[in-house]
Amino acid sequence: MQFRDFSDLPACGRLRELAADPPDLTRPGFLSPERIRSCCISSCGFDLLYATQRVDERVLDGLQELADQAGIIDAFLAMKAGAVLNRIEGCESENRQVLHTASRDVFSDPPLAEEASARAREQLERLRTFLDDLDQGRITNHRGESFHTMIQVGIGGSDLGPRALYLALASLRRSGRRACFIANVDPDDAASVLDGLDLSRTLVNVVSKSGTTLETRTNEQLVREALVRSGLEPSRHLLAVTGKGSPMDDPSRYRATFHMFDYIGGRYSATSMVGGVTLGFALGYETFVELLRGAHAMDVAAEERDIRRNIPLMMAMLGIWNHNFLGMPTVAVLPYSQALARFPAHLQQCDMESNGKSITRQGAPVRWQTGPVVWGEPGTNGQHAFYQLLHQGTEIVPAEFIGLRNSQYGVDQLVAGTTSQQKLVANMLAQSLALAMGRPDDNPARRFAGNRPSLLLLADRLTARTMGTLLALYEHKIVFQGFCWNINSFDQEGVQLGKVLAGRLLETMAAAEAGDGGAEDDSPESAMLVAAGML
Ligand code: G6Q
Repeated sequence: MQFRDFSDLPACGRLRELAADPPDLTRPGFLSPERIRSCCISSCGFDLLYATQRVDERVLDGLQELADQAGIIDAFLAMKAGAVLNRIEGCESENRQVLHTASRDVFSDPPLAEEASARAREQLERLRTFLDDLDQGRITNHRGESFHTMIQVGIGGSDLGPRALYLALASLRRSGRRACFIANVDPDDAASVLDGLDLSRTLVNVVSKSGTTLETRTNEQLVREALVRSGLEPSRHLLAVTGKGSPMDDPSRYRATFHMFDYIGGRYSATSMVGGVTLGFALGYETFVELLRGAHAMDVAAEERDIRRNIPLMMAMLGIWNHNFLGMPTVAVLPYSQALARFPAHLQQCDMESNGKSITRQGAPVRWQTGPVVWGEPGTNGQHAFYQLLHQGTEIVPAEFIGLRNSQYGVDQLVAGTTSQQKLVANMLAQSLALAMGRPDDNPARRFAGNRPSLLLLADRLTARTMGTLLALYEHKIVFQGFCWNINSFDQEGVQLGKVLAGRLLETMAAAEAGDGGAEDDSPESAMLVAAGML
């Protein structure tokens, strides 16, 4: 793959010129019915409405050229076929393929990356058998009773995606089944989850690709001891999802072990066994497969080269327009769905860990902005909190609204002529219009400047399939932007230094606990511990 520096792409010059005078959303008549109707892409059950972005046909043509010149779709196709894209040329790096799409390419024959898809099928089959054994009473607790709870112990990519998906689909929970999650090494996280739980009916799914993560190994130990204190045999209750050959890959310690592979990055791993085991347990195997179907449909749809027909590509390029050309440093993801409450947190990791980079794929410093700050909370709650800044603050924040036309539970009430679901969607549409159009007022405190871009992603209902599609849609948006910026979206070296320093602080604390007089020295680590009252 030949990647070119973002600033060397000829389309950047044209887009910079256009950005000097972007379309004015506040101009009377600009948001015409015709514009609102035509600025729409429908794909895999989602509609992307982008009339409220500061773009016109010239800008869109420029963004199309940029996408073509950066070779985004060629890189995506190469990624899906197994190219080694997780690397920095000329430097020591992970040097791996990037094959999260293979974990759901289990429906096509032949799949694009045959070996990776065959492994995914094998793991799925193991999962199906395991879940069937639970259902048929072949796997039980020591009293022959079934398990009703699964705790997933994991952090980062081994927590955020699976947790967001579980919450999104909790309405589909199998009767008598539930999942909970322990991530933080804060002992209060584990304590609050374990509080009142019947451990004898609980499976503990320890998820760690590396099998070495401090937080996860600590929490595993904590839960093991809680099981022992309850008179239970840990190996009957513990499961593992880990990389093949990792320090956790030890069948004698776990009731069952599932594998994930080095070509699936943690933050892209929710559709592998990292999400599969807990979601399969709580929601059912078929529901997990539906999620994979939804993701796979978007994996295929995202191959389209025309930005006007490819939702994640359009979102990636609109994001680049707002960030690199119009100078907006953050993005707010605002789902109008309580079920999607933790989805922004998952995207925050997926986006910021992928694209928060300062060197190119060739190891040179970048000369352009890379990933934006990503944040968000569900609407309408956010409207009563931080939307003030979105409408009148000095920072312009492009908003990505996500909405569903129908509720999940179907339990609703007509109040003042409309249902709650109608109120929810109406509020979302109103926010998008208000941000774009603004409102003049003689009173400056009541004036809305407008021209604040947003987009709307809409689907009929949040089902397993829809959720899979939404997950993949955002994964591809992020990866497309990384290709365009010529950065490696698949490593995360930036999280290492803090881990190393934490290790040193812990060594000092352990030495102090052991009464080793040499624990305190004149290092900044010791000084910080003393100043913080920890030594
Ligand atoms: C994700 C990151 C990171 C990782 C966690 C947990 O892409 O690599 O968030 O998922 O650090 O790692 P383990 O699964 O190895 O415990």
